[in-house]
Parts: sequence; C-alpha cells; structure tokens
Amino acid sequence: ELCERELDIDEQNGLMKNALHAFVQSRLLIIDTDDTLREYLVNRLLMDGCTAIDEASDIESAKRLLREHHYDLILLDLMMYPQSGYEIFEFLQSDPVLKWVPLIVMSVRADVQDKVRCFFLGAVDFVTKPFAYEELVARIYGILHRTQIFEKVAFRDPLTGVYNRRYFDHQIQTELQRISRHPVPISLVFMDIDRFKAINDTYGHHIGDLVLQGLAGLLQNNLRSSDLLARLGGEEFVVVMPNTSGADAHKVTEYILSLARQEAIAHHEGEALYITFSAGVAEWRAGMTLQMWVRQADASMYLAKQQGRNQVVL
Ligand code: GH3
Ligand code: MG
Ligand code: MG
Ligand code: MG
Repeated sequence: ELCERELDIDEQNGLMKNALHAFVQSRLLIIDTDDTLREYLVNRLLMDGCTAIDEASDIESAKRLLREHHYDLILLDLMMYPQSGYEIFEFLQSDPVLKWVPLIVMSVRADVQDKVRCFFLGAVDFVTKPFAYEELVARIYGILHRTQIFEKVAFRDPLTGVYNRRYFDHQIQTELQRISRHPVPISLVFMDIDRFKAINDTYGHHIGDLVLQGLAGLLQNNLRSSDLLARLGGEEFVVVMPNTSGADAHKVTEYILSLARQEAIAHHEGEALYITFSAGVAEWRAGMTLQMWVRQADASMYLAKQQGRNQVVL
C-alpha cells in the first residue's frame, strides 16, 4: 500500500516514529565542525526517540570516541577544517572492527569525485548539504535496519539467540583495547554443561536443544545488559562482564548455578529436567594478552570439571 500512493505528512511522521522507535538502542556518532548543525541534529534525533548520540567537532575527539565506544552508525562531514574527513576513513579502515561501522557522508560539495572516493573508502551513503532532516532520518533508518538483519545472521547463534563465537571474538578485542586505555576490572566466565552428552543420549537431541535454549534463557535473565553472552559451540557458553571483578563474577556465576539446580531447565513428557554446569572465571590483569586471559578462564573451567563438576572456579 505504501508504494501505491503518496503519503500525507502525518503518515510520513508516523512511519518515522515507528522506524526510530525500533532504533532506540542504536548509538550514533556525529562528526562535524558545524556546531549549529550538530546541535540541530542531536535535538531532533533525541526528540524522535534516539537515546545515544555522541558528537565530535574535530578529528581527534572523533577518534577518541571511536576507540572508546561501539557505534552503530557514523555521520561524517567531509570538511573538517583544518583537517579532512578522509582521515576518519583511514582510521576506520585500519581497525578490524571499526571498518564495518556504517558511515554516511554529509558534504556541501556534491562533486562526483568526492562521492566516488567516499564510496570506495567504504561509505554506505552520501548526502549533500543542505538536506532535509526527514531524508537523513529515512536513510539512517534504512541503514540501521539492514545492519540489524545482517548482524542477526552473522553474529547470533540461531539455536539460542545469543551471540556467536564470531561476535565474541570481535567484541573481546574491542573490550581489551578499551581497558588498555582506561583500566577497569573486567572478567571472563567460561561455562560448560555437565554430562550433557547423557541428556542427548537419554532424551534425544531435540531435548538437548531445548536444554541449551533453557540455559541461554536462564543466563540472559540473570546477567546485566552490559554483560556479553555468547555460545561458543556445543554446550559451551562464555560471558564477558565489564566493570566486574573476578570475585564478583564468581558470585554471579555461583548464583546462576544455584538457580540451575533449583529450576527445571526443560521438560520431557511432563518430567522436569535439571542441569548443572562447570565454570571458570578469570579477571583480566594488566599485561595479559587475550590468549592468556582466555586460557586462564578455560583452565579454571577444566579444574572445575576435575574437582567434580557443578562448581565455579576463580
Ligand atoms: P562434561 O561434563 O565433561 O562436559 O561432559 P559432556 O557430556 O557435557 O561433554 P562432551 O563434550 O563429551 O559432550 C558434549 C555433547 O554435546 C556432545 C554433542 O553431541 C552435544 N552437542 C553439541 N552441540 C549440540 C547441539 O547443538 N545440540 C545438542 N542437542 N547437542 C549438542
Ligand atoms: Mg565437555
Ligand atoms: Mg559438557
Ligand atoms: Mg563441552
């Protein structure tokens, strides 16, 4: 229907409201020397429901923000006098994670050479100043929508809906970069369901799958929104807990284990099924490489298994 006739302004606004509503969780970065335009965009986007918008008026502060936060979309002005917006492209391209962040170029110059160069450098869109706010928002919507679909396919485990190993590998590196600049406690928890093979053998693979979904749900319901939960494969899960000491991560994991002992994780023909898991916790320490950190959590989990399973080792 939307394609068959023109929309009146109320309908158009309604569409925009819906679109923006879906992206309340997205984080935007506006890089522009024009204070007035930045302020205008931030105000309108905030009014329309966006909650996380950062701004940078020069290249250096833009780079600093990009190192410290995850962004879902960047709006970049090409004219960043005395520097050039192209420096941002260079910066993004040199980083394995940042190079995938979608970017819209805003430019007063609309010449073909600039456009071609920007698209070859990885821009997903190009708008010419002055532009209508509504048009920019529609473009933002289109990009965030596609990114979300892409991320769901690329970064989520289809069985449980939690993040997959690929996403974990990406994010853990970002976290390490972040804390190497601003050291705060951060912990890693590896978990492996105890005697999971017996569940498959006794009840069948389908029930095994339900158990995996049940544990993913239990974890999700009891972790903080800032924690990153991923399924590494099989019956192995990992949680990255920012701003959390090893002792606190240990406490949280023990609590979740105590819930698993009490609450049925799945049902089979009316029979309640329970599981336990073994977990290893490791807090990151200055000087640790990613490999050392991961190995320590893994070794602690192995120890938990050796010591009789159904426990958390720090
Ligand atoms: P342990 O306490 O030492 O961890 O014993 P375990 O039986 O849990 O460990 P093991 O690694 O021997 O067995 C893991 C089983 O997980 C074997 C495999 O068939 C099963 N598995 C792996 N992926 C899936 C899956 O996606 N769905 C189901 N249902 N089972 C899976
Ligand atoms: Mg195992
Ligand atoms: Mg296991
Ligand atoms: Mg295993």
